[in-house]
Amino acid sequence: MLSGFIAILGKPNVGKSSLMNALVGEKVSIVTPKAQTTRDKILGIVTDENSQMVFVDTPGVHKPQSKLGEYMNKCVSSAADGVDAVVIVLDASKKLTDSEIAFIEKHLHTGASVYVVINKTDLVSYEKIYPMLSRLAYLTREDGKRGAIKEIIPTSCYKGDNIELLRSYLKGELVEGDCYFDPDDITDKSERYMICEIIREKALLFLQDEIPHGIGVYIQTMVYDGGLANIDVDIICEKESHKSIIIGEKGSKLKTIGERARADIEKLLGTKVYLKLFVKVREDWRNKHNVLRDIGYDKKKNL
Ligand SMILES: Nc1nc2c(ncn2[C@@H]2O[C@H](COP(=O)(O)OP(=O)(O)OP(=O)(O)O)[C@@H](O)[C@H]2O)c(=O)[nH]1
Ligand SMILES: [Mg+2]
Repeated sequence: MLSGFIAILGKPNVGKSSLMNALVGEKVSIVTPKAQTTRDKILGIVTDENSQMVFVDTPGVHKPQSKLGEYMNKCVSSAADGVDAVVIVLDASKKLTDSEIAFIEKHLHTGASVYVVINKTDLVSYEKIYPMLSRLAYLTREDGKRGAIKEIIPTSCYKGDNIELLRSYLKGELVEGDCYFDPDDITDKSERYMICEIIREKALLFLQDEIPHGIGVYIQTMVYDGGLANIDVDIICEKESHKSIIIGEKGSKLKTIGERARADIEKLLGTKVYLKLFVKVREDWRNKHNVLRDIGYDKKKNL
């Protein structure tokens, strides 16, 4: 059996989670147009008759402004430790930055196999992608001190372009060994974790501006009753004013978030769901260890 871990790294919003979902062929990690959607390491697992690939989706690398942000960045560095390959994702529609080049170069010094993906190619023409390839060209050659980028692959998660090709390159990085997970598993995360993520995804989608980043989701109770799952969930925010925006006029916003989340949770669990959402204010929760731990951003468990 061939098996291995592959970390997916890059700036916020470049499409790391979309890429992992495309590689796994299932929606494992939530995706939104807002930066810093992913807050944790999330595994996506693909098993076939002779191999198991374990992808590690990670938060976007950014300058942390809270303990949660520090936790997210630590997730990124620990995700790349000891993996068989690293995929660094760039956004074809954005200018390639010096810090992205430095990030790639740093990983070329670790001895890991580094692949660079230029994603969102559906948004731009080749004339936009070419300058990126040109700037990266020197990193495709070894210089004695560091390794070389193994492949640069332009992809589109929207169109599915080159996903199969990328998967086949990455399969070539697997090594002889045991499976790490049950062949039926598609992620390491619990049902409860996935439910919270679905709710956070809908909150990010339906709320504007700065509020989504101040949201945490926590399951109070989850009880199965015949063919029905009764789930009570706290949505934690930072200010009373945020609370009223999340609830919306006559509860309309919260209702939309709840309805959209319920549909996805029913698909996940395969049962009817009765979902109750409660909005609570916990000032500055992103800097409070106990709240972060309760929500599941737990250094001891996850890093
Ligand atoms: N046009 C286009 N949009 C894409 C593509 N891949 C992802 N997106 C969009 O880009 C946005 C960000 O995608 P994510 O997968 O959440 O990005 P991410 O890198 O995981 O973001 P963080 O978790 O915040 O770091 C979403 O609106 C996606 O639908 C693509 O190939 N083409
Ligand atoms: Mg993500």
